[in-house]
Amino acid sequence: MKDYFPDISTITYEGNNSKNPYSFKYYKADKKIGSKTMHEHLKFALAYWHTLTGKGVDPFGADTMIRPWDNLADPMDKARARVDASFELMQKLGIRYFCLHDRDIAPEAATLKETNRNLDILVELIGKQMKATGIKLLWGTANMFLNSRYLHGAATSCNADVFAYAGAQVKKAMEITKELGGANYVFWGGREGYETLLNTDMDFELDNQARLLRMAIDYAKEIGFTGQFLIEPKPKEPTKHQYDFDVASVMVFLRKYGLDKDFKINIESNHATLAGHTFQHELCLARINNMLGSIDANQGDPLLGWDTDQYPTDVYNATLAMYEVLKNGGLHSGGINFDAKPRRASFEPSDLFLCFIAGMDTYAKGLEAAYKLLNNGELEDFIRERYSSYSSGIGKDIVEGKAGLKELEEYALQHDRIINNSGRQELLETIVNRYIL
Ligand code: XUL
Ligand code: CO
Repeated sequence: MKDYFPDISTITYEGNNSKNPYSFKYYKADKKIGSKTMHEHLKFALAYWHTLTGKGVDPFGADTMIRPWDNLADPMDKARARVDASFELMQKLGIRYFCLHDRDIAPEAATLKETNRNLDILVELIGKQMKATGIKLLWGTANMFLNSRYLHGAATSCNADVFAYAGAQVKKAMEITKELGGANYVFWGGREGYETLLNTDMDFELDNQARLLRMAIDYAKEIGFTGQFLIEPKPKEPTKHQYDFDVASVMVFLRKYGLDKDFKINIESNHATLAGHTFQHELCLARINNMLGSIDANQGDPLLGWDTDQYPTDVYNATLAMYEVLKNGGLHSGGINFDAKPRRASFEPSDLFLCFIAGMDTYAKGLEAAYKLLNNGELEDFIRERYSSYSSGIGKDIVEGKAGLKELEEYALQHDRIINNSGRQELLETIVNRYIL
């Protein structure tokens, strides 16, 4: 097997005094945080698309990325080389999971039949590498947004032939996910949305989106795929209005169609901020509804209004994210997928290592801070105290359903000189800082 990163050896933990850029400063895979090791808490995954097929293009310029595995002319040879490069990268970084779209691993051919044949060849190769290395598939998905046939959407296309093609693609993507032992299957509604309501029957399109998901649930039963289904919300991009806008809209959609027991949510940091939420908000809302399934870890740029998919380096954000994950009792079948790409000007192969190291260290530090914060209970104690008026008296009666509006009036007439306490936001932010710094 060719060595694509000959100058870089296995990345090890050297601690935060090390000046070696090719070392972990905080991520120590086997370090125990509570009852689990760091790698069990964090379950990092490599996103095959950005890492192996991302080229650094933007609307103003062509490829910038130097990727030695892309030098081959034949698309299948290139696909095979990418498998070798990805497993070398994961092994050297100690990343134990990866995520893929069907089209990331094998090129699309002239017919669907040939495309599926290409996929089978690559799946066999990937399966062998997984067996040899112990690296696992966190989730699989179908890319139903790149090809121009999906210009009106996939399940929400106005064209029934496109719906059928999308169904065939999901069927095959589920089969390969099962074959590779994938723990989850993701639906990100790539072009499931609209540009203008002047030409769109939103009601019908949403019914159709639900129809495809129902078919996937039925097919999973048929083939014995027991992985978790996940929906990944995003508010905009590529369409002006994506149907799976955010956690709240996904939950409403799933409940309307009776699909909520079959799905959890894969929450991406940059998608949360595009929706006008913090990442923590989205994680918390999913968690309290028992819908938090997995994470796409990245970050946006506060000055840019699009999905920049940067590697996460914001420790504050990672700490609050891990706080929610810990409160959720972990991510269960999910993990932390780096849905992120190097900046266009970070084009050398070695940048890939530096990117992953940055992201892994950020989440490791976030995990440590969040664990201590939760364990010491400073925020939890404050919040408990803040709502203590509901533990006795009229508050208890409200919670227990013993008071109606008449009782409330009776009480308020006697207690209309209200005393409030400070919310202490700045103090609490200082407490969070204390655990991070
Ligand atoms: C796009 C995005 C996707 C999904 C998988 O913004 O996040 O890569 O994660 O289709
Ligand atoms: Co994503």
